[in-house]
Amino acid sequence: MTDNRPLLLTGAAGILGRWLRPRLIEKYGALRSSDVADPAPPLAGEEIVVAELADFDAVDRLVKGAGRIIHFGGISFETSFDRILKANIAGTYNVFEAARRHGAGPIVYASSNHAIGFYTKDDRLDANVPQRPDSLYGVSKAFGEDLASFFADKYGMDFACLRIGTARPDPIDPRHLSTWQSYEDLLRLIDACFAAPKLGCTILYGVSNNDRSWWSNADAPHVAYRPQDNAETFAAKLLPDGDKRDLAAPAVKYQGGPFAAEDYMQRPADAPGR
Ligand code: 15L
Repeated sequence: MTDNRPLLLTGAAGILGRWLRPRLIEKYGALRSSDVADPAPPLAGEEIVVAELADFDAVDRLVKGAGRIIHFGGISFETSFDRILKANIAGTYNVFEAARRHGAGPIVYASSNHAIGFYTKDDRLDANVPQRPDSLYGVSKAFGEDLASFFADKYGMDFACLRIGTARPDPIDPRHLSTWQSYEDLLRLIDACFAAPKLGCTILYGVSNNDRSWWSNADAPHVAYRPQDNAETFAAKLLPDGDKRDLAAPAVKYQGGPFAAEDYMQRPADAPGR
């Protein structure tokens, strides 16, 4: 469906946001990019709005006049509940509620594999498994999925909740052989979501076509996502002597990796990926 309103991208200053911006402009035209930090300089066709997601009035102004939304903003790592509460829980509510008020959407929402991170690497998941968050961050992503379900059921809005695995240029850890999503495949997934006839609240795994993937998108045939990349091409480099990891260690045992360890508290400066 054509939508001449600008596409809104939150989290535009993040690693994924910076990679996506020129490609979104090329595909969708006018882009409104937002973050709490200024993602300057603006590109041709791009309007930049600095906004704090926890501030409803600021988010309301941000969303007004926008069409499709890619909500990648918020905190992307484990931290204190107070920070998660503001950026991810209140922030996601503010984006979805402002979209409802202004008739914006559909919304592609960056959920995370950490919403289901306490499944083990022996489990195989589809979109219907109960959430098993592995961190407060994962809990906030599970909340965002539930919030999307609520807004879809009550108000007929459309959401794709992407349980993104590990979106980065290359896999750099054995876990990524299962969780990796290349940037190009992430963009393919976003495009497929916006091309879908009707989303309702669709849960999808953001993962490439990895031989060792734990996740299936078979429940979402209405989203024509055809990933092209496969982490297996990096297997020999990442596991040159076979898999010698301690399979009982939480970071290996659970799908969420290090997030599942009891004492895990990742600091912003350590945050890999996005
Ligand atoms: C995420 O959700 C994080 O934002 C990212 O930094 C990675 O940790 C990724 O998951 C992952 O699980 O590899």
